[in-house]
Amino acid sequence: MKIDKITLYHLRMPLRSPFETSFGRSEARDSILIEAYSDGQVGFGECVADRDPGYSSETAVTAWHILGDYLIPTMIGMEISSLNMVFSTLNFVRGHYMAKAGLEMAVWDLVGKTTERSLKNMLGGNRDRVAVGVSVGIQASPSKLVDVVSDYLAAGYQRVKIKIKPGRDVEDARAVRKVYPDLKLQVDANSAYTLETAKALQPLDKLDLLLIEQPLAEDDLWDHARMQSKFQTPICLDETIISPRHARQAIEMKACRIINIKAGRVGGLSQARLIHDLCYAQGVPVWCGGMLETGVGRASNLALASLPGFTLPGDISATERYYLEDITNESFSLNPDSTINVPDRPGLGVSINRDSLEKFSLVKKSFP
Ligand code: SMG
Ligand code: MG
Repeated sequence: MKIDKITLYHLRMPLRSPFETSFGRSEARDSILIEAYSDGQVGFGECVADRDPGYSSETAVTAWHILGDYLIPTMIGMEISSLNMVFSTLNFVRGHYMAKAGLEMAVWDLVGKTTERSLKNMLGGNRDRVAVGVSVGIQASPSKLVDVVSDYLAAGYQRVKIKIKPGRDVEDARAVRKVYPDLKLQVDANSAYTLETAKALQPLDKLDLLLIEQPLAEDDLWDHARMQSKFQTPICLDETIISPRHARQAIEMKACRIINIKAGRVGGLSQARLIHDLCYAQGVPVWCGGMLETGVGRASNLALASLPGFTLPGDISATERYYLEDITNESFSLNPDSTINVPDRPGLGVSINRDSLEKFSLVKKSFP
């Protein structure tokens, strides 16, 4: 298969409600949609780099540059004989995993449509529906947080993650735990602590949390290992795990007991599957993280989370939790048992609503 043409769209979509994390608050979500053509067939991929370099050093603008000036010129016209070769072909560019992952996703979608196989089937998934939860941003106060959590529980979510930052951690988690003693609850700090300031998190150990996600710096395996040795609650790494090698080293160093897998963070679905396989072989639980994706990235996350090692609920919520209007014709809804169905049509199994795409596009560019 050869790609003849690619169009990029820089999107900005309003969020239904602002999302606040330890690194900032946002009211809209930027991303890049990648539309790749081969022989009259079209595939889509989503690059999850956001407007600001808060979650990671990549932004939609750096991804636009790397895609347009390096990755796309390499891929156009090249014979793609296997999906695994995409990541290695793009390896001449260091880093920029979100840009690479978005492009690779479009190739998976193209191959799936051409061979009439669903992404789930191509990846080796074995579930028709996957357990999901909701990620709740930092609220104005602990009592407001409890209200927001209550609304999500009423909507059917059975696992809740709350965002924390220094000064808004133990009290927030305690407030939720007090009202919901049996809730599957976890926290995510997005690298907001140091080994020293993380001592303030010790009371979390008494709250029966599923996990504490990414408390320390993204490039720090060692201090996570030191912290894990002092906490009974499993530490889960997100930002730190950017490759199968990082996953292996984190497990060997006991820097975490659980891994959050995001294809965007690790350079694509092939790399994400390698991390899954490695964790599965060693009995380390994994779950699928989220980046407030559009329907395109959401379809990809659902397929990835259908692999057998994804034993904890993912940050994959229903479309209505994020957007009033999405760019896909399909929207995803929550089943009463806090699961979402995995698409089963060829490729990602979603189609694009051209009017919405135009409406949310800031810039558009075609290659060649
Ligand atoms: O997609 O439901 C979602 C968001 C899940 O909290 C979420 N993601 O660190 O895990 C994380 C954050 C990163 C995104 S912040 C824009
Ligand atoms: Mg996280």
